[in-house]
Parts: sequence; structure tokens; C-alpha cells
Amino acid sequence: MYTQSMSVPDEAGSRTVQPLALSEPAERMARFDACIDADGRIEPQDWMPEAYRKTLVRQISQHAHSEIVGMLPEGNWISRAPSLKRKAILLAKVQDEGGHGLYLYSAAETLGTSRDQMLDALHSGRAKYSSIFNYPTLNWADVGVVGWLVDGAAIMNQVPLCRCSYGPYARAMVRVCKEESFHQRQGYEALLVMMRGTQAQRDMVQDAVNRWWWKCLAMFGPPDSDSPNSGQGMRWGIKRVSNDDLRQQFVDATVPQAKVLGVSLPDPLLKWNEERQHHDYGPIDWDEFWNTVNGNGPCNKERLATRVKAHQDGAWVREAALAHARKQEQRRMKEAA
Ligand code: BYC
Repeated sequence: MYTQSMSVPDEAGSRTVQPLALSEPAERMARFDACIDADGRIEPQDWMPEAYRKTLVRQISQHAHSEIVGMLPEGNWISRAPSLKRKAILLAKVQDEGGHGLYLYSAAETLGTSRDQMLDALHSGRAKYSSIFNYPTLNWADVGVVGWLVDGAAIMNQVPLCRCSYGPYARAMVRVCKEESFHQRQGYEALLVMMRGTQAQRDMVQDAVNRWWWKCLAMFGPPDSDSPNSGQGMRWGIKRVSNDDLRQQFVDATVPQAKVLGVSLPDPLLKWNEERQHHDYGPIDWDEFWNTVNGNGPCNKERLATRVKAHQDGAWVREAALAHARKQEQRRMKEAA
């Protein structure tokens, strides 16, 4: 299914250009541009234009928030998983998402922003996170479909980010994608088992696919023609593949998987186009997408309230960790004196 092998080998991309002591902005800019043109990596200690830094902070922090908020729809099902095996798998998956959020916050911190600033932006509703996590997981089939389709879409989007021009983000994404690959497979396997079960189970799977399909297509972001950040993001080697091209790759990869599973995808216009060598698909409801992105989806308020409460409830842990660190520091100073 989806693996790291989808990433194009990229010898030049692994090169790090050593910073020089350049003082003139024009020279620094030329050096930065040359590094990007050579498909090199920008590292935290390298000079970078402010707009590049801001774009990365925006994208990486939104990505981190998506991983953390993304724990909630599936987390709801840990206590209701149908067997011990499914519970253990789901627990591991949700913990992985938490880990992805932490790598990504750390990657964003290398750009000079702080964890507190990023969390404040999330908790106050200023920061975006993926639209997809504002929809409810109504039953166990939804958990399988989230693994199959939501994680499948995430991998499609994230494998090219392993070649992002910013080193810490690219390196974080390598591990994230390996884990996402397991997440996608566990979802698909859970659905295969349900499809071999009773008619009621098969109906549940089909119903879940019907509810999630279009939302997963919208996850890739607005059409290229309405994507204000794409041009510059592609020029800087942050984004490697456009929103529409990734969406098309996802549709093409998913159609045969749906066939094996025995479900239909809820789009009467979905069909193979011999000339394009791709599947055509119907129109996406962008009004619904923007409504959700702008805070008015079915679960936006609940998701944010849950995150804010978790942060407040965890205040004592942060305080205890800081008090412990202060004590250790005092002990070290005393021993050194
Ligand atoms: N939801 O110019 P565009 C996961 C915003 S984690 C909400 O195309 P860009 C998983 C976009 O931010 C999934 N907002 O932007 C986790 C921009 O607004 P701002 C998250 C969206 O950045 C746990 C505006 O629309 N993945 O899958 O060039 C369990 C215009 O868009 C969305 C990532 O974050 C959306 N779906 O491209 C399971 C990957 N789409 O910021 C799974 C990294 C667009 O200008 N991010 N917007 O106010 C990216 O690859 C890119 O940022 C995007 C958007 C493709 C998402």
C-alpha cells in the first residue's frame, strides 16, 4: 500500500550547505536561493528569509495541532474497542499521533517559536488544524475508515514532505510516515474483517465510507487555483506536490483498494479516464470545507474545549517537572561549589 518507497530518491536533497559569514542581505538571499535551487537542505543555524521561516512555522505548527487534535476522534473508541487486540492496536496508534505532534512542535521550535506560543494559538482558536478532525466517529466502522482513508490521505500528503527543504521537518516526517503506514494498514485490515462478517457489519462499513469519502478528498486543501500558499511553498521546496495532484493520486490509489474491500465509493461521477490515465471524480463541496475550517463544523467546539481542558488539567504535571528540574539544578550548583 503506502510506503516510503513512494518518496523519490533524492541525493541532492540530503546535502547540507554550510553557513558562511555573510552580512549583506542580498548575498544571504542569493545563497539561500542557490541552496533551494540545488535542492539542498536549510538547517536551523542557516540564514533564511523571514517569509520562509513564517511559512514553515505556520505549516509545521498546523500539522502538529492536527496530530494532537487527531487523537480525539479515535481516542473516543479506546474504551469501546471490540476486542483486547483492537484496543491494543488503537492505543498504540493514538499514542503514535501524540508522538508525531511532539516531534513536529520540536521541529517548529527550531524556527524560534515556543511551544507556549503555538499552544496558545491553538487554544484561542487562531491556529488552524486539519478539517477532517471536526467530524464525529459514530461507530467502530468509522475507526477503521479513519485508518484506511484519513491516514491514507495523510501519507499521500506527507511522503513528499520527507523531501521538504527544511531539514528538521523533513527528518521528522520520515519517522511519521513509517508509523502512518502501519496506521493505514491496521484500519484497512479492521475493515476487511468486518466485510467478512454479517450484513449489518458490511452496512456499517459502507455507511462510514459514504460519510468520510468527500471529507477525505477535501483534506488535501483547496484546488490549486484557490490555494494562496502553494506557489511560494512549491518554489521553496516546502511543498513538493500540489493539492490537486495529491488528491488525484489518492483517488487513483484508493479505487482498487475499495474494490478489494467490497465497498463502493459514493461518487456517481467516479470513473477511469483512459486519456488522462487517471480517475475522474465529482465536485467537492468547498463551502462545507471552508465552513468547517472556519470553526463551524460539527465537532470544532467540542474538539477545542477538550484540548483546552486537557492542557489545564495537565498544568500540575508541567509545574512538577519544572520544580524537579529546579531542584536538580540547585543540587548540581551546590555540588559544584
Ligand atoms: N484543513 O494555500 P493552501 C493527519 C488551509 S495530520 C484545515 O493550499 P498550504 C492525521 C491552509 O492552512 C493531517 N485547513 O495552504 C493525524 C491555508 O490557511 P492559512 C495534517 C486547511 O499550506 C492524526 C488555506 O487553507 N497534515 O493526517 O499551501 C490521525 C489555504 O490552503 C486544510 C498536514 O498538516 C485542511 N484540510 O497547503 C490521522 C500536512 N487545507 O494557513 C491522520 C502538512 C488547507 O493560510 N501541511 N487549509 O490560514 C500541508 O501539507 C499543507 O499545509 C496543506 C495546505 C496541504 C494542508
